[in-house]
Amino acid sequence: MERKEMFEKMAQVIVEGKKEEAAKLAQEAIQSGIPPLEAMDAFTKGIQIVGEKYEKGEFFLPELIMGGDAMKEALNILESEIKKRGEKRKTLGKVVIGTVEGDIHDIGKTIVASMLSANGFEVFDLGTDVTADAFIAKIKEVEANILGMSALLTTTMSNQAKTIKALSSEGLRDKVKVIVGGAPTSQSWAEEIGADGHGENAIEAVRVAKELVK
Ligand code: B1M
Repeated sequence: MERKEMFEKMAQVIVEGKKEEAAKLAQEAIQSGIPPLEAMDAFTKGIQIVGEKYEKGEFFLPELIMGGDAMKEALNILESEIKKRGEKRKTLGKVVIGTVEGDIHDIGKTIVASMLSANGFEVFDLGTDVTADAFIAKIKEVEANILGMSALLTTTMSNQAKTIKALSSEGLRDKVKVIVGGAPTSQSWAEEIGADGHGENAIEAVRVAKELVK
């Protein structure tokens, strides 16, 4: 396969959400001497198309999840090759993400985490029921520049505000941009609690995160 044709195929399998084929193409790219970082760029074009289609209403959640999963599969292979070679993947920023304390909904948060990772962020996913202290400890440990908090319950969304207050008390607020999301949240909620951005869905979360690290 010509290199150009291979790059097109890489984007295409992500758009089609084909996990196994994405993994196979990532292996083939390595074997045929394509630098892993270049291969990543080719796959990334695919996830960008998925995002555009989702925003236009041509794709729905299942396609978004399948695209993200295929992307993760390819990235895992390419990232371990990059580590082996001692190269450094250029990341857009470090994101600590989780669902807030008292809340165990993780489906939306996990989609957001994988979309951020697929789009070039280094993501540290703390899972669910994450306390303000746990968020802060991880932010300090990895020197994150973005905090993402998900909340699905009206009774837990106040923990987003609580964590932002704790960030301020720790003197970290001006070092970390905060994005909030989850069904009961909104742009006006984000403004009310002093977050830097709100994501209605995973694609918007990526756009907001990119904007914030510009
Ligand atoms: Co729960 N639940 N649930 N639940 N649950 C809701 C949220 C609810 C709206 C259902 C209802 O009553 N209609 C309701 C909340 C009511 C409210 O507070 N207003 C509710 C309730 C009440 C509860 C319990 C209290 C029920 C009970 O025990 N009595 C309980 C709470 C447990 C707890 O957390 N402590 C509970 C439990 C559960 C299950 C465990 C059974 C299960 C969760 C499984 C899991 O996550 N592993 C569950 C589920 C599945 C739901 C619904 C049906 C679906 C949620 C979901 O996954 N949506 C939900 C009803 C609904 O939403 N229609 C409901 C799909 C997901 C892709 O969307 O999470 O919104 P979403 O994420 C989107 C965006 O919001 C955004 O992007 C994502 C992708 O597009 N987004 C972000 C999310 N996080 C973001 C972060 C960002 C940016 C964007 O930046 C950081």
